[in-house]
Amino acid sequence: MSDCIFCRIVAGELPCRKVYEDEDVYAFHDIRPAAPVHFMIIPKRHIASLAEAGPADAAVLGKILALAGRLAREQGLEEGFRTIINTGRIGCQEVYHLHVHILGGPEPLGGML
Ligand code: IU
Repeated sequence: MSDCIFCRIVAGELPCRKVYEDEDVYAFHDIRPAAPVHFMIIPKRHIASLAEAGPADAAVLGKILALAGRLAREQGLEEGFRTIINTGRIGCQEVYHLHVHILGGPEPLGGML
């Protein structure tokens, strides 16, 4: 989708600090990090949100989760990390291209859930 910011990042039309890329998946650092390390893993194919995902998306969603630990370790998150998927208005989703946030740093993140 040409009007989707994350599709444009995947297409190389907008800059980002890339973490990882393969044929299905892209990962890049968040421009407004909410933790010392904060990046996102996204499907290359446009899926607006987890609410819109269906059986056809199962493989790429599984791939994203299965990559999270490896990419987190490669970013220095040896002792754990938090994953967040915001969905829809109530979930405070800002960008409507499904993304899994990975957050961490040297200290426990605290708060939240
Ligand atoms: P959310 O889960 O949709 O609420 O989060 C969207 C995130 O995308 C948010 O943390 C932004 O800082 C981040 N982001 C980005 O990394 N690059 C961008 O060009 C834009 C948003 I727009």
